[in-house]
Amino acid sequence: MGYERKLMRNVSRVEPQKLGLAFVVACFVFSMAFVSVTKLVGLRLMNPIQAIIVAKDSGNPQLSESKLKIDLKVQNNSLTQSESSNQQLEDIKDFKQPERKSNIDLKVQNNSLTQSNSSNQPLEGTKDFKQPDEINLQEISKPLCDFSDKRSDVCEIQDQVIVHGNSSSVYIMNPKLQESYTIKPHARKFDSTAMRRITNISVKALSNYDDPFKCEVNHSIPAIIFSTGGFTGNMFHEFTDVIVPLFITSRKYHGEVQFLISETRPWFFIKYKPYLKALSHYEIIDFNKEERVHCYPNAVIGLKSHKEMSIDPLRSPNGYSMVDFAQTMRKAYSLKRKSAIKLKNSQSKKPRLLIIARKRTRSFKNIDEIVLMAKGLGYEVVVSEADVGLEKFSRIVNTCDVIMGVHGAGLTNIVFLPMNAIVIQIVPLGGLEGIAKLDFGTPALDMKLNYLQYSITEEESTLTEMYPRDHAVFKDLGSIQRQGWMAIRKIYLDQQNVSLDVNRFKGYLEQALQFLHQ
Ligand SMILES: *[C@@H]1O[C@H](CO)[C@@H](O)[C@H](O)[C@H]1NC(C)=O
Ligand SMILES: *[C@@H]1O[C@H](CO)[C@@H](O)[C@H](O)[C@H]1NC(C)=O
Ligand SMILES: *[C@@H]1O[C@H](CO)[C@@H](O)[C@H](O)[C@H]1NC(C)=O
Ligand SMILES: *[C@@H]1O[C@H](CO)[C@@H](O)[C@H](O)[C@H]1NC(C)=O
Ligand SMILES: *[C@@H]1O[C@H](CO)[C@@H](O)[C@H](O)[C@H]1NC(C)=O
Ligand SMILES: *[C@@H]1O[C@H](CO)[C@@H](O)[C@H](O)[C@H]1NC(C)=O
Ligand SMILES: CC(=O)N[C@H]1CO[C@H](CO)[C@@H](O)[C@@H]1O
Repeated sequence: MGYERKLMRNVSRVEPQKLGLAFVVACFVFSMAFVSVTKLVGLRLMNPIQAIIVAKDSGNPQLSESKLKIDLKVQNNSLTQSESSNQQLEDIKDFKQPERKSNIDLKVQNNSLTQSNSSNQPLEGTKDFKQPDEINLQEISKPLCDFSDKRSDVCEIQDQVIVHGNSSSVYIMNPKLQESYTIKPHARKFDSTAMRRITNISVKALSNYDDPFKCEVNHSIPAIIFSTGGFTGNMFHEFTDVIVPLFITSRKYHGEVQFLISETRPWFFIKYKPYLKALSHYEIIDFNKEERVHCYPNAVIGLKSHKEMSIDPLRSPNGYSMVDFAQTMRKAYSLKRKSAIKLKNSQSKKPRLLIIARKRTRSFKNIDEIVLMAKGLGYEVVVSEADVGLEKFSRIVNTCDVIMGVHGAGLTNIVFLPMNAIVIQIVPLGGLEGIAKLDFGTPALDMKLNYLQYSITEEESTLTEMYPRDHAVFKDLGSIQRQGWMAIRKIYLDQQNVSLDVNRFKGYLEQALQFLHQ
């Protein structure tokens, strides 16, 4: 544990290249061409495109959403199905009658076509799409390795594979294939600093199954190969780059899967042992050191990832969501409380507020004053540092109903909260509101927690003690941003402490109480 803590502290200096991320997200959004079906007339694309059509029924969108993948070719004025799946598509003829579908917005994004969020109206004539079993298009000619995603590359291999970890090699037993790939199995593809720490794995189709690769260990379960390199050591990165993507990729196997992990870190296994055991009933193989040749009936290389520390249920197997993830976490760490306290006026039991203290940076300067104010509102207050070990801290978090903390990796612990609990994120100066929301706000809402975000004023920032009030740090954020993420990090993340204006902040703790009364 001591080792773990020390390492955590050292590596936590490696803050994410978050500005880069925001930029990537922005580019991603702007690079999407946006068309509606009616406008598809006239759109010319030579390559087959894959469409994901999401049909929603206004009655109960949760239950009736279903997803279907089809290969489509847009050619001249008509949308036609690709050769690979001709017979099955009787039902999709409707597509050629755009007037019936004028409500569907589709986004064309390189090779994929997705319906946008903007049109949740019931879609007449789309009922037929809700029967994937009947149409069964899931298997349609997907490439073995998908390099199209912004966040991660993933190979899904349906054939038998031979894995030789020590030479970072995976061979596919299928004489019909002639493919070969190089892949870094880590879900932070857009971040070159993180990816430099990940070894390449070579994936090759092998037609002549002979000597050097005789199976030494035969398995009857699939393998998932991934790396825990990158920015692990910072808890937010452990979750957003590994823990959550691993859930998306492995949950559907219900434990019947083996993990082979490259760039292993001994502390990682100690910290996440309960979680890893929940997802795989088999021993973990240290990929880089494994000299034996292992054979599996099929394998996934790389982890699927949808967004920062969260899951898009529309894209995940069986519709798994962050609610399922949080449930798995609570179960793995034997956390008892599933939901936060429900306050009744007559009740004497107090809601518990956890203040995540930070010792070095972005720490509260007036913690006593905050505690006093919160107690005055009827809270039982717990002040804790997130570095007491995951098992212990997860238990503390799970006993609380409200958690507050300044933006930072410690807030990752919200995954242990009971449902309906309230997360209050305090955002220091530095234009960090968007990143704060992306990193913890959206994940909180996706886990069915309540979320409040509080931006501090200049008066509440200790930066006023270091810079004159007319300095660019306060008056010209843009000029600092133009110096890059490192400048932002140094000034606003590493040099800033917070002296919370308790009168201004009080309203947030009152609102949290209201959430608990509902
Ligand atoms: C599409 O249109 C072009 C020119 O308008 C024509 O040369 C081509 O044959 C058409 N393709 C199909 C598949 O109809
Ligand atoms: C589309 O593909 C191009 C080149 O392959 C790539 O540069 C671009 O980022 C991709 N855009 C999206 C939205 O995937
Ligand atoms: C899609 O819609 C849901 C709710 O309808 C919303 O929460 C989500 O932010 C939307 N996503 C995007 C990418 O617009
Ligand atoms: C990893 O593979 C990529 C793509 O083939 C290659 O450009 C890169 O040089 C490789 N890196 C190492 C360290 O071998
Ligand atoms: C594993 O299976 C292969 C192919 O069926 C067989 O040749 C080999 O002897 C088996 N290895 C072991 C250790 O059982
Ligand atoms: C912020 O607070 C911590 C803990 O009190 C302290 O060690 C650190 O020096 C402070 N940072 C600055 C820039 O004042
Ligand atoms: C256990 C182990 O690491 N074995 C070998 C892996 O491969 C390298 C060369 O790539 C050898 O030096 C190691 O001995």
